[in-house]
Amino acid sequence: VSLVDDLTSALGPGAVLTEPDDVAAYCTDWRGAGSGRPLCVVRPGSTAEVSTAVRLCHEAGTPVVPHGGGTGLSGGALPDDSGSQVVLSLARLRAVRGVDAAGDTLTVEAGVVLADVQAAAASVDRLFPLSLASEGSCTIGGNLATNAGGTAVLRYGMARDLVLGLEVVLPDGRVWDGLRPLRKDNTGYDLTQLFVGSEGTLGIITAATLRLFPATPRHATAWLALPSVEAAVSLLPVVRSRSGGSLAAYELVSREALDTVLRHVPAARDAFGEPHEWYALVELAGAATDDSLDDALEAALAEGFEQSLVADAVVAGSPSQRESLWLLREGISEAQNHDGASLKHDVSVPVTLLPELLADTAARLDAVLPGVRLVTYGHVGDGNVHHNLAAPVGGSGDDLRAAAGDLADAIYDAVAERGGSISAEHGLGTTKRDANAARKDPVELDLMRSIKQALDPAGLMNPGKVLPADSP
Ligand code: FAD
Ligand code: 2HG
Ligand code: ZN
Repeated sequence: VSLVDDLTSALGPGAVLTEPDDVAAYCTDWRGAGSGRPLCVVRPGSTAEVSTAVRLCHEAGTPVVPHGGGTGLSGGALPDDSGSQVVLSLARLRAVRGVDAAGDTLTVEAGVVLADVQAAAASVDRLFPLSLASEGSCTIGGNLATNAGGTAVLRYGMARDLVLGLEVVLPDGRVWDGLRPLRKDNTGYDLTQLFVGSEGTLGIITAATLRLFPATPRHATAWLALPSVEAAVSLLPVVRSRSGGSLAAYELVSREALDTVLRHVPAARDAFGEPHEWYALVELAGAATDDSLDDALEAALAEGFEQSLVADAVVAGSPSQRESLWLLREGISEAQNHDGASLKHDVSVPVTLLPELLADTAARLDAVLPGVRLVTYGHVGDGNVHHNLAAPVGGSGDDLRAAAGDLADAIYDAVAERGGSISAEHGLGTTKRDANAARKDPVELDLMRSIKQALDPAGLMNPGKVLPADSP
């Protein structure tokens, strides 16, 4: 009997997909990249069914590729083209298992879409702060598996800072019940954090207990024109000190990135009459019903103007204006999808080194492909920029793709020279796996291989992701 038959009789025929039309959605990513071909796609409906499916794959020696919302940007959720891997979708694990408003925790299954996690928190007047442009389709399991970042990291940290406990199906099918809502627990190695950011290579997250925070229904939001990236970095401490802990987002957008949005997102409008080289979206958030947030923002901007750090500013006067400003930032990924070929890079350095990193990188990139367009933007407050590239005006996407390796090396070398990271938030998957292995401290790489070997000795859990396929 074949594995597909075993999976079908264990989970039911509706839970196992083999038809090309049915599996197609699992073989390419959100950008249309990838060309994988799975043996089948399984869609278990409970932790017990995930465990059964993984155990059957383990017994058959068949690799398993966990799949959440499919919005990952590093190829981690895609099967290879061997036709021998089983894609395991968590999409049917959608229960909110419980909310404890007094303890500020929420327990959800892995397939719950991030926007629904946020809504579950809001329904008890709490905030789950993880915030990504993909929140309408990514899953909390995928967010934790990639240790997602987003626009609220500045205040609340990465996905790993928002989780207290996990339930995980291990590569042999056993279930680890680590769903503890404890804020303090020093009983040995931190296994929860080991699975966070492991991109499905150590086990399958089936549920998580998350941290909740006080709701912040009030916002003060500004879109700023800035003379330089230096100004963005210098303005950050000004806003921070004026805002008394209420700073919630501090995002950078280059003119090239804004132009891409203005070209492809119909509702987007330039906030200013004339173009500027750089922009920042600054948001304060809190619960106070008085004008304190607006006053703090105004004071910060006044100081920014005084120090010539701000060239122009628009402050949102209504929730819909706030949305329009956010669209200029959150619309960039979508706009790039409609703007021809693009290459994505997701890097971080200590925030004070960002200006020199960007200047150095721009020169190196231009030497590789003269005129290459730098669609630079990102979470400047975290020292994290998305250094995305588009073909020179009038240039071809093929030329851009042909230069992809050299362009990536230019960026990664500049980052490495400054002690930065070549994957600040999207993870390694397959796209950055080898670039990382080539640059990572050998001791660190060795420890990563040891961890993989210890948890997944048969090498069946998302093989070829994070670590090169020949290791361990
Ligand atoms: P998938 O794409 O399905 O999977 C991602 C990886 O996690 C794969 O390796 C997969 O095998 C593994 N995986 C998925 N579910 C599980 C599970 N339950 N257990 C174990 N492994 C699992 N990322 C950021 O960090 N910050 C951003 O600001 C951001 N913005 C984005 C905006 C857009 C428009 C898009 C398309 C993507 C963005 N991303 C961002 C990337 C992506 O949304 C995040 O990485 C997200 O966390 C992926 O979730 P997913 O459910 O779609 O995971
Ligand atoms: C963002 O910050 C995301 O908007 C996506 O991390 C970045 O599409 C990208 O390159
Ligand atoms: Zn990002």
